[in-house]
Amino acid sequence: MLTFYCDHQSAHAPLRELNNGEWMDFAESPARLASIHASIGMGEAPKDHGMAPIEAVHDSEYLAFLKSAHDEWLAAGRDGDAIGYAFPVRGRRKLSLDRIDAKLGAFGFDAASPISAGTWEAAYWSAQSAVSALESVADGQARQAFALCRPPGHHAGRDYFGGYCYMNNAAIVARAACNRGLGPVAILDVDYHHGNGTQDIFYEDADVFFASIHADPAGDYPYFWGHADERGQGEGEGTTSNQPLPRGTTWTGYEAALDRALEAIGGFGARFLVVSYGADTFEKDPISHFRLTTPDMERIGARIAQARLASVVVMEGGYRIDALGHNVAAFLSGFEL
Ligand code: Q9C
Ligand code: ZN
Repeated sequence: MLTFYCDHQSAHAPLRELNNGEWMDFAESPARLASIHASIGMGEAPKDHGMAPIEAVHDSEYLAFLKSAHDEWLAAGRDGDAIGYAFPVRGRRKLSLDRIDAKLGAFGFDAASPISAGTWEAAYWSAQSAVSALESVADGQARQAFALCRPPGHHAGRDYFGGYCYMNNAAIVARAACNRGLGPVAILDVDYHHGNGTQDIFYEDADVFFASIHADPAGDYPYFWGHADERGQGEGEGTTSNQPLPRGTTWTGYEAALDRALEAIGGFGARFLVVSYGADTFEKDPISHFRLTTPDMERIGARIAQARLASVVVMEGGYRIDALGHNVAAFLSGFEL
């Protein structure tokens, strides 16, 4: 499958994250890339499409924050990775504070997403890989393309980062596909975690359908989004579909949810599909709790391919590094038309 990636994307390398009250090694590490490259190769270098496709999704103040955050962290006399610790609760006024710690709290929603020296560079090029994958499909070079995005994107909203995500690659592709007249566009999110950022970006948007299959947020991250009664709002009423599944889910339960999601996408009349693919539904994923196998990854790909839609796949999560490349390769081989 035509794949896009470049090595700037490894510049994001936080050391550790706060997980269940303890410091642990950062799960979304550059080592994930080596595992994927070993199975599917390096991919093509993306073209630089500049800031326009990113600014079509993300807030300009947020992007300015993200670009300078690590420098401001160093200027405040800190070293290592920038990480927030004070978050404004709901209903607080939107304040334009200058202090780096206030900004990390205002623009971030968890303590699992540090900003390192290379975060901006890596997130920028991860988004460029996504846009380049879209261009290849839009230009008729391929019917399907894979963006090896890292850092991932689906937890990042218009003006916030979190869940290892800083720029929402799937949303950037979906918005650019709409602007190129490829719509109606659907996004299918099959990462273990709910794609809260993608959902928020299109929640009131009738042009993009968002369907997600994920661990029930009553018991899993990101908790505050992804419940079954979240179905979109205003013009976007009915264009969001959430299927929370229990921990321990195997192929049988997963396949039924996938059928329902694809039926909803068909009912919407989608002509273009963006897939947020996370391999963290894998049975041995260290931070997740579904029980899908490597052959199941191929089944997911094959089932989605039955929709026969022009598509871009963007990489999201997947943290079992020794199996990650095999899982990605299995998914893509099932998906390939
Ligand atoms: N104890 C993606 O897969 N930490 N992000 C969860 C659970 C954050 C996952 C902590 C997980 C973010 C793209
Ligand atoms: Zn995930």
